[in-house]
Amino acid sequence: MGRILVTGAAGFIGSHTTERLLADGHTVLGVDNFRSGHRHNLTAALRQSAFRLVEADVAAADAVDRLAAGFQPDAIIHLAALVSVQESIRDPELNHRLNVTATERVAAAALAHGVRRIVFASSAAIYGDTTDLPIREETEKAPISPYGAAKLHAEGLLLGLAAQGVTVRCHRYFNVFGPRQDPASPYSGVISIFDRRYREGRGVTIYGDGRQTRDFISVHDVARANAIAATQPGIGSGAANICTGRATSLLEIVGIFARHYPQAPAPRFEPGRPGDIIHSRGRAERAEAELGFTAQVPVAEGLAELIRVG
Ligand code: UD2
Repeated sequence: MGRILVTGAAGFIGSHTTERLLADGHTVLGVDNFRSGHRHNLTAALRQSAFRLVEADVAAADAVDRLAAGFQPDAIIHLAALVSVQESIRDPELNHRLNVTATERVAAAALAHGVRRIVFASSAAIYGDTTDLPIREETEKAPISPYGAAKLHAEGLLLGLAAQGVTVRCHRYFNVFGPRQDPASPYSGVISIFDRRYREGRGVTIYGDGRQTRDFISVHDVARANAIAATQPGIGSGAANICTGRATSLLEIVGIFARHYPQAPAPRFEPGRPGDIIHSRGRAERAEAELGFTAQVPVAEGLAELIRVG
């Protein structure tokens, strides 16, 4: 069983990844600065003796180095990030610190302490607003936000370590959804916003005609992909889309919610948001070929779980 250092462990994807690793029998050291993560996301994990949580800023000069020196991890899953595209536009400098500098710290710590593997939270945002679908890993990278640009740059920094014997896996997540996603901003993931509004008995707002589609992937599948990449033997370095390969429209999403909330007001339609892309869908085959990973949770099932557990 492995020793895994998870940065951003108290976040949405981090907490599910931590739970997955613990369920698989690994020992986990989580680190988070609680900027966008919450200790309560780890309530279940904190009951387990194989888990420890440390408060630290991954971008600080020697934080990860010290943690790696003490814990001697076999792998680092680097999920700590500035996660909001909108915030990266408002504060590009902070975006650089949290999405690039922090990654440099992780890379340096891995080299200094003989860590064999790094799994990195990249994003479909590196492809920008391409209309060349499905999006393949070879699709042109043309990020349209500081967030997307930083994720692409960070991928490059990490993949450079492969030459020095570290296995690096960059996971380009598509539209991840599930319990613990923060619905706080109007630009939060649409499913988290819809979930909160239906829960509060309010109707949802659809920007555009609702026929826009996304490749929505359950956070449980994402956590499993992270665990596989960090712990399964015989995996080489590379970058892969973490997606389902299937497109779901907002109208379909609303239809599923409406079945669970038959009393809810009908959705309100407003003009499409400027810059919104109509369709996005990834090609999922590389993760299958390189990691043996395929998404397993159908969107309707993932939504039913979200509605049940919140
Ligand atoms: C992602 C980013 C977004 C922006 C965009 C660029 C996230 C969560 N969002 O958005 O910040 O960079 O990529 O392409 O990473 N919608 C509604 N009603 C709502 C909220 C959203 O209709 O209350 C629509 C929204 O206009 C869009 C779709 O739902 O058409 C999905 O929105 P999203 O923000 O969840 O995801 P995405 O991929 O558009």
